[in-house]
Amino acid sequence: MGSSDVIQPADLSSELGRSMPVLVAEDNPIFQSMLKSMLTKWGYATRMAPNGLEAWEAMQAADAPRLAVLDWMMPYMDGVEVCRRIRAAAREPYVYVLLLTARTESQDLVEGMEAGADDYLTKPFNAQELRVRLRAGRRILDLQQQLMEAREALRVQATHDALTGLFNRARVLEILLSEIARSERELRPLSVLMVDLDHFKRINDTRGHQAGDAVLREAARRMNATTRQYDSPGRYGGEEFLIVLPGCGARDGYAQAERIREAFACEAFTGGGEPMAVTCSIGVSSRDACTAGDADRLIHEADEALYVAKYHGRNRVAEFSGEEPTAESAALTKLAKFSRA
Ligand code: GH3
Ligand code: MG
Ligand code: MG
Ligand code: MG
Repeated sequence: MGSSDVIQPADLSSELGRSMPVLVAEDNPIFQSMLKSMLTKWGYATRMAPNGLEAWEAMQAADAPRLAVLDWMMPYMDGVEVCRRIRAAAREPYVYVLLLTARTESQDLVEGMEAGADDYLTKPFNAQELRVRLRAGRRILDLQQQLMEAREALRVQATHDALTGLFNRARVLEILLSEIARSERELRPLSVLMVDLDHFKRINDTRGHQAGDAVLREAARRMNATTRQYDSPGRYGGEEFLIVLPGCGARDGYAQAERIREAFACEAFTGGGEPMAVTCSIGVSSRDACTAGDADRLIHEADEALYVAKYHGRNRVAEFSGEEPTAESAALTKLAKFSRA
């Protein structure tokens, strides 16, 4: 969220060089100019609409104001109908609607409020009264903004790993499932990489846990920088990362894994004191097109391939071969698992 989205207290906005946009829909020229000059004086940026139809059009724009002052009686579409449409669209962020009415019958007001208006003011009104009503509206919008920001922070927290900022395990598995479904539906290839840092325990042991954390963050940064926007690297466990590569068959998956391996090996890691060489091993598993239930199999296969990469000396990429394990390769895998532990 950029600082330009921060809502300033009402009436301060103009002093700070930022004005809150307000849509003012009013058909009467006298009220129009009166509203425009008052609101401008109080620091609002007014957008005027001379009838309900134009008001509704303005409210559908991507940058529509979040505060609307709607006259009730207007040509083409009345303020209550504009309000009803704004509510039916249910867009976020919330639009605060202040209805202006010359009517006084209580039944009319019930209709206006039921259409979703937040407040109303009866014409003719006192200027200071309009000013405080608008200020109350802004307060509601401020609160809603804070709620939205808190909800967004929670969403990020629930789906991301706090240390590296990558997707967390649950989220990357969710992405894998949906990409498998897409691959099955569209007959598109899919690759999965299991990346494991080499001898990471030594880094912790010799440089300390904080240096280890810095390495994990840098590893995440390099994986992010090397993958495409629609690839999904996630932190699978301690120093293991699962990367979902939609649209990549075996050859592309392998090439992508090589790029990541190279991105680690080509340049020493810093951030935890003296620069240090950090490498990773990567297991690749792929499908030309997935079938349901492939998630566990793909992960298992990438894991098996990773063991092979470790066994053959680390800092390397290995593909899952798909062959039935011979007695010899089974023994190798077992050995690799042992040496990795
Ligand atoms: P190999 O090349 O066989 O993968 O060796 P390794 O040392 O990387 O493998 P091992 O699984 O023995 O060690 C992983 C280490 O990762 C052990 C654990 O203490 C460390 N680790 C796991 N999560 C974190 C973390 O969040 N921060 C830090 N600093 N270390 C972590
Ligand atoms: Mg009118
Ligand atoms: Mg490791
Ligand atoms: Mg590991």
